[in-house]
Amino acid sequence: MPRSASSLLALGLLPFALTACGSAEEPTLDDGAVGEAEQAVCTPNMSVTFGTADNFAGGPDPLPYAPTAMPEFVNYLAANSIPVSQLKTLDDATSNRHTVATLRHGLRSCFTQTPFCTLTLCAYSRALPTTPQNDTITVHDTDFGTYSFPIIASTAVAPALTPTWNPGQTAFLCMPLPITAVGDMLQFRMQNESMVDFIRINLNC
Ligand SMILES: [Ca+2]
Ligand SMILES: [Ca+2]
Repeated sequence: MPRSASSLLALGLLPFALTACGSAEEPTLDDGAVGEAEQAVCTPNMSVTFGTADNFAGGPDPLPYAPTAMPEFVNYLAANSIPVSQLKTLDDATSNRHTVATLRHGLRSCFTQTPFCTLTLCAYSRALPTTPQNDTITVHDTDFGTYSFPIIASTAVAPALTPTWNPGQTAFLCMPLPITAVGDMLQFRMQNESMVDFIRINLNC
């Protein structure tokens, strides 16, 4: 085995290297429905969905690390004055909590056509009492083994993603992501008086 492959194997990354996009043997995107897809089949227009599109029915939706996010990110938030007691997962109607989710999108090997591809993150969301008007969606990048969580996008829900955001409103909120800054995973955080039914990442080339 070449040294490079051996090194990758030691890091646990070789399966990714050997299952580059385009392989007909790869599983379908159904695996991404719960956010655990490790490698996607690359097509010009594709999406990965995290959580269940069940109109906020609860359950809660299956997500890795629910009801919070990956432990390193939870620790990062705690160090930035957002304790775990203020976190929640999808379909949770509790006000004054941050919805968090770790998104293992599996799309990284599909980014080779950048800058011709665009990446968009959408969250089907509902505004909760009492002051959702000032809520924001923040997206952090994460690479395997490097847990520094730089913010790559942060947007006020209103008016950037929807003209208004008042209690009871529901909308599919979509924001562009800087594709060249996106690595292996993303961390989603929406604060703090909104709930999220599911999250979808769209790649268009
Ligand atoms: Ca708020
Ligand atoms: Ca849901």
